[in-house]
Amino acid sequence: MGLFSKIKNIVSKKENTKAYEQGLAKTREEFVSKLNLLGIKYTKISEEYFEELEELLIMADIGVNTVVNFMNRLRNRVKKEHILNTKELNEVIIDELFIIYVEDESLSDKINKAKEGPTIILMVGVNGVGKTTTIAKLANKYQKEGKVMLIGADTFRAGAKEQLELWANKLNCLFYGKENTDPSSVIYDGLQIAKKENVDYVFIDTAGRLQNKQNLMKELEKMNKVISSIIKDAPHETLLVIDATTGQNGILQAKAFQEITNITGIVLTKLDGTAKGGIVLAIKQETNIPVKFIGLGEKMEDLKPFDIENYIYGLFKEMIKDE
Ligand SMILES: Nc1nc2c(ncn2[C@@H]2O[C@H](COP(=O)(O)OP(=O)(O)O)[C@@H](O)[C@H]2O)c(=O)[nH]1
Ligand SMILES: [Mg+2]
Repeated sequence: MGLFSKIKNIVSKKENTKAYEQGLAKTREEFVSKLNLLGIKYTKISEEYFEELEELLIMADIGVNTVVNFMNRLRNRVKKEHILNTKELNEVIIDELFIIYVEDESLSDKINKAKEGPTIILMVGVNGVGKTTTIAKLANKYQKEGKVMLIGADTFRAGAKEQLELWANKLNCLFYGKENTDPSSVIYDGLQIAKKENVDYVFIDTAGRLQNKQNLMKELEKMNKVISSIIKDAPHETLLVIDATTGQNGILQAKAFQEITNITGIVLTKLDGTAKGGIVLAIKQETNIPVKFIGLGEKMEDLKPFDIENYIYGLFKEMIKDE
C-alpha cells in the first residue's frame, strides 16, 4: 500500500480530521496549489525544479535548516529510486515531511500526569501568543477527567488575572490569583488551596517577558522551586505557547525558552490564521520538543492534541484524495 492510501486509511478512523482540514486550510491552499503548479511547469525533475521546490518549502515556514536537510534526502531518493517525473515525487515529498517529524520519536503528545495528587501544568510564552485562552481550552478539556484549578501568576500584565478569573467562572473551576505581587508567592498560596481541595489538574498562567532573559530565567527557577517544594516531581509539564502566525520568530522564541527552562511540550496556536503551517515541522527539527497541542481556532473545542497523520492529511488532503 502506498503512503497516500495508508494515511487515508489511518485518518478515516480518527477524530478531529475535519478540524485539522479546516484549521490548516490556509497553509494547504498556498502550499499544495503552488506544488501542483510547479508540477505543471516542470513535469520532469530538474535542478530548476529542485530550486523552486526549495523556495516553496521555505515560504511555508518549514525553516531553512529543515529544508536543506529535506532537499538532500529528497535528491538522494530521486537518484536511488530512479524517479524522473515530478508527479511521482509528490508522495516522496510527503513521506519525507512525515519523517522529519517522527524521526527518533515515540510520538508522545500526551500530558505527563502525576502518579498521585494534582498534576501541575505550567504555561509559559511571550505576551499575546494565546497562553490564557489555551489554559481555558485545556481546562475545558481536562474538566471531563477531574477537578481543575487555574492559578493566575501573570502578575505583570494589567487585567491578566481578571481574564483568567473570568474563564474560571465561566468554566466553573477553582481559581486563585493576585496582581502586582511576586508570581512565586501567588503560586505558593494557590497550590496550598489545590492540595486542600484535592484538585486533579492545576494550570498556572505566567508572564513571559523574554526581553530580559536573565530575569525571566530567575523568575522561572523560583517558580519551579516553589512548585516542587509543595508537590514533589512537579511541574509535570511546562508547556511553551507559540503563535504560529509569527513564523520563524516563534522558532527563535522556542530556542530562547529552551535555554532558560525545561520545556516539555509546545502548544502551537493560531494555525487557522496562517499559511505558515510548516512551522510544526520546523519546531520539531530545530528544538526537538514535541508539539503537544495545536490551536485551530478561537472556540473552546478548537484546541486539539497534535496528531501527525491528521496534520499531514490536513496539509495535503487534495493530493491524497487524487490517488
Ligand atoms: N484564531 C485563533 N486565535 C487564537 C488562538 N489561540 C488564541 N487566540 C487568540 O489570541 C489572542 C491572545 O490570546 P491570550 O490568551 O490573551 O494570549 P496571552 O497573552 O499569551 O495570554 C486572543 O484574542 C485569543 O482569542 C487560535 O488557536 N486561533
Ligand atoms: Mg494572558
